[in-house]
Amino acid sequence: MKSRRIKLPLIAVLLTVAVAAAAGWWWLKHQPEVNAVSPTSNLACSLPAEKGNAPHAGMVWVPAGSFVLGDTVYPEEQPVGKVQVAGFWMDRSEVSNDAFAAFVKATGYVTVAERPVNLAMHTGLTPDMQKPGAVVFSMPDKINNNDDIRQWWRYVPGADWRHPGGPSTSLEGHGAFPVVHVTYADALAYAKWIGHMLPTEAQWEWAARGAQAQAASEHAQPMQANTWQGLFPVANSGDDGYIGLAPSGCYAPNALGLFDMIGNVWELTSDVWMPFHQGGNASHDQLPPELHSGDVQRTIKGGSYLCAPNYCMRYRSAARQPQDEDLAVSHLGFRTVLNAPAP
Ligand SMILES: [Ca+2]
Repeated sequence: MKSRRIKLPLIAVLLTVAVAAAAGWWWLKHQPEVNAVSPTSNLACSLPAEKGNAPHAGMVWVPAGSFVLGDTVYPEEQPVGKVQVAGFWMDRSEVSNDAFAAFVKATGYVTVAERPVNLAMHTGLTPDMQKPGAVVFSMPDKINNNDDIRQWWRYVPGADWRHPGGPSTSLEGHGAFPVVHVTYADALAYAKWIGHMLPTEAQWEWAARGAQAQAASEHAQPMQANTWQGLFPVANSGDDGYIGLAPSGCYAPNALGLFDMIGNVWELTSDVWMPFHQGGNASHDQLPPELHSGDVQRTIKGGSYLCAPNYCMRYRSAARQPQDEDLAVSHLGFRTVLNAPAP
């Protein structure tokens, strides 16, 4: 189990700095099915109309620039260092259930969470974890401590992108919500289908800052984002309008017109996870996107609706977290980029 020898110390370190929910196979045990689809006040929000002659529908142009990547809130955001990013196009919103459904309908693609579990790679799993499924967040009534994340994360057989809370749940009425339970391979397959790529961490962070060069100094919990208000994981006031996920477009976009870069779902990047930045050169962070053996972790960005001040202040552009490549979770989605000429 080469991968476990690598991951266990890494996760142990990350948990000491209160990393929330980089769900790993190793800490999951058998758990009953739960329904994590939260009630919502709006099933669709109003994304502004695009220009009729927009060269790439649903995307915005992110201009080239240089900026200081990273921050100092958590160790993994360091060292900070200047990087340069070429201009690129980026989806203005997280990929929705409707968009992903169109991809699946056209290609017959089967997501990793729907496939048999690779028992050769993951030995010693409980009977439930040997079944196809995904990791689902469920708000507990009370917890004993903040250390055992199994109190709110559970592996649910039959959970997948079509059944986000388990086999008895569905996407009915949730077409405009971000797709979840997609792994790196799933996201990459979607991106390639439409001729796009997944963003690098540097691209994502530059875009999340609105292509502004100043350092990431904003550490307060943002109001215009779907995050967690209250004491995680037992109390969420829903002051931002949503207890669970929100459809795209419910919060103000950033300066570039990008929605939900912070919060709602974490977003996959193409960068292989390292628990620190490597010298400030973004190209050092990136390995070939085709490298997806299931034996590595990818860097995810932006935080999610589960990020709370008392547990995970990762509702920031520089925040980052590892994600096992072959494990689907209910707070992770993605958006795509296109390396094409400026408008
Ligand atoms: Ca997001």
